[in-house]
Amino acid sequence: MKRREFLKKGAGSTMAFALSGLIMSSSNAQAAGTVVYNISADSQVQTMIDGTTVFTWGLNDPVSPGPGHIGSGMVVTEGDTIEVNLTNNLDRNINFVVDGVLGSTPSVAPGETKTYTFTAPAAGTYMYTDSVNGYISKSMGLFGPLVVMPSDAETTLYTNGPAFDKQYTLVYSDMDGRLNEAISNGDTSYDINNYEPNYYFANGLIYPDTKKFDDTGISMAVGSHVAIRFVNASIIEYPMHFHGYHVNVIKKDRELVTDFISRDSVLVRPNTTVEVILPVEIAGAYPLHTHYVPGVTVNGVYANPHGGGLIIMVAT
Ligand SMILES: [Cu+2]
Repeated sequence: MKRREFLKKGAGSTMAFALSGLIMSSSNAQAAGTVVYNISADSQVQTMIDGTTVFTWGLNDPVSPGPGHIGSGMVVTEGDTIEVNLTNNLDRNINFVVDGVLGSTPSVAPGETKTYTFTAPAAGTYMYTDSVNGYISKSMGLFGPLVVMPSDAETTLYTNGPAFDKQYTLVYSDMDGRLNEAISNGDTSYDINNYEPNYYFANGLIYPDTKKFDDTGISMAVGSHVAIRFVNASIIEYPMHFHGYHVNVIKKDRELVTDFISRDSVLVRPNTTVEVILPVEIAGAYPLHTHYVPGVTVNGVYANPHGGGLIIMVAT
């Protein structure tokens, strides 16, 4: 990432989602402060990569967007006070919760704004969403990543944890177009138990669109270490498979993996996060994709030599 882009992306928060250790040294470590995010929950019509238009929801923060097409995202330092002003432009009540940090908060009615305040928890990878509408919220698009950096360094996953040269955040999600259509039409008969997605996303993007964003394709140097933060906003398990590389699994849902071994597939369970470090031992360009086969299809079609959907490229 070029410095100009870094500055632009970092404008609303202390750091960006894909950042290089060459830019941020530990002397940049931030003292705890208050970070304000103004987020709106909106409905929108999105054009999928196959040309289909789908009615979706999203959490949007133009000052601090998430990686790729994710409308909002937070990168903060542990101990920060985080103030979220959530404006609800949807047709029903929603709230703001952070898995493992902030639960059962009061809801905000349509047309209103509510402030949610919490303290940034221990360094790690988290997800925020709405809990009023059950799983529908995530499928419709109400989610975002929260990355908490340690207070004493910006190139480790946690204090005295493994160091990295660059880090990336990859948020996985999916949608069932039948649910989107039902919500769009005000039809309440859709049964979430029949949820069967037909679109799969990495950072809100379908491959090969994932190649269009610096923070949604992993670009690395031989000999370096790259941290990858997986966030699963789906109800489907994603076994993420690396071609060409092995990674060290460091934490699953903020819990240290003590028996970790180097592996080429990492299971990312629903509503969880996984942090890994990729030691870049060889040069190359390889896909990172889900082994859940429908996840590499687009609206039922297995396109391209290696499918479409939930794939990103990892390259030196
Ligand atoms: Cu493969």
